[in-house]
Amino acid sequence: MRIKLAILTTVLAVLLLPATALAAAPPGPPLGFTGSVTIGGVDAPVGTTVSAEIESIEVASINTSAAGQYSIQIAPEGNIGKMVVFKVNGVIGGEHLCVDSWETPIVSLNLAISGVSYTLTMAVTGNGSTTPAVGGHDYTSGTAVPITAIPDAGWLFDSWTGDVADTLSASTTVTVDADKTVTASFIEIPGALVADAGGSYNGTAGSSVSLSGSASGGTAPYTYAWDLDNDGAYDDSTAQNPSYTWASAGDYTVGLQVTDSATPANTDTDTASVHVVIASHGGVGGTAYPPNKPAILAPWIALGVAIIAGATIFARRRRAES
Ligand SMILES: [Ca+2]
Repeated sequence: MRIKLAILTTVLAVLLLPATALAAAPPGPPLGFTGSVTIGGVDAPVGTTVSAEIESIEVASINTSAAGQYSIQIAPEGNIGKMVVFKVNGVIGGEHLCVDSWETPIVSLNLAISGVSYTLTMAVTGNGSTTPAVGGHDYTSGTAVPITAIPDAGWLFDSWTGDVADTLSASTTVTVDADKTVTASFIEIPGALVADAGGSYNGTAGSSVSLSGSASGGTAPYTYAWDLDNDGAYDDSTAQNPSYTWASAGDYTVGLQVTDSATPANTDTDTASVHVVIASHGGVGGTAYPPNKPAILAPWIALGVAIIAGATIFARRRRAES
């Protein structure tokens, strides 16, 4: 009984098989599309996504394995005669009817989309210009833009900030694959170092005189060396603003030597005159009498009061006698 059933099943299966095969359309081979793929006129890079849609439904998607080339296959069954829309990175790059792959197994079709545009903004610090000019410029994504920094007279190019190929080169490139800002920095060429010993100065013998040194130009910071005893050697003070005491009155000369931080260092010297007078209680020679000293003024005040008092008494006696 079981054997008879098995035989019957086998016979039915054999009889039904050709009928089933005849009922369905013969499965066609995959239909291939291939060709170039460009973005903004340049070869699309490896890894670019190419997809195929039929009636807005994605039927295939690949990532390219060679720059500027793609190859994709779709199943033609049920789609013959329908429009296949191809997208490159999600942007429509071409379309073609789905043909019978039995007749045309591979269709040549080039895909192209416009490049995405980004803005390169040029800027400067200090005095100078750039090419392209300061401001915004639009480029197709992936464009390597040559850029140049041009200092004004009296200024030097220092460096770029931003995503440039070589930050220390005045002429370099920027690859515009996003909105970018690059800034050229310019530095002023320093003027000559000039030392200034200040003055002229006035002082009193035996009292310290404050001196004030300064410098300009060159490369800060500066170091200071004074010749206060006028022996020709700048060996008396390294303060910028030293004090010095001359024991006796006279006209003196002080010298200041300034050294800057450049390599090699620059130096400059300057002199100033100092007029020193004898210390005097009378304040002669510009030496101010020490102010706010009631102890010293008191005898004079007392004398004045006594004179006034005496004159008053004398006047009263004269009135009494007359
Ligand atoms: Ca000296």
